[in-house]
Amino acid sequence: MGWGAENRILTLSNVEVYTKPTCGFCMMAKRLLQSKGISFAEVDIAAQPNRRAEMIQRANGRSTVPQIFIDGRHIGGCDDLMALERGGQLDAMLAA
Ligand SMILES: N[C@@H](CCC(=O)N[C@@H](CS)C(=O)NCC(=O)O)C(=O)O
Repeated sequence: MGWGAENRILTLSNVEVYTKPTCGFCMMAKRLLQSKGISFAEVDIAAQPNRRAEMIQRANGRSTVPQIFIDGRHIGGCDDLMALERGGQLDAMLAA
């Protein structure tokens, strides 16, 4: 399968990332997704403080940023995303 086709499949997943502008972990997580050609919906909780409670509820009480969701499933923060990538599981989750 060529890169273009793979990229098209990968971008079918719905990826959401809650962030803050000054957050280095957010930058790293977004960079990894961007490097894979994944488009994602970013919710800046500094710009939209009313979305913070929503994030914490969806993330089972976790209040740090980033909080990442793939197809509605809570992945966790930057460390969790990187661990999935290191373990070779991330691409499959993004393609599902
Ligand atoms: N281990 C976490 C660390 C995340 C973290 O410490 N984020 C900082 C911002 S860079 C944070 O949310 N601090 C608390 C806050 O800003 O309310 C991860 O990998 O996502």
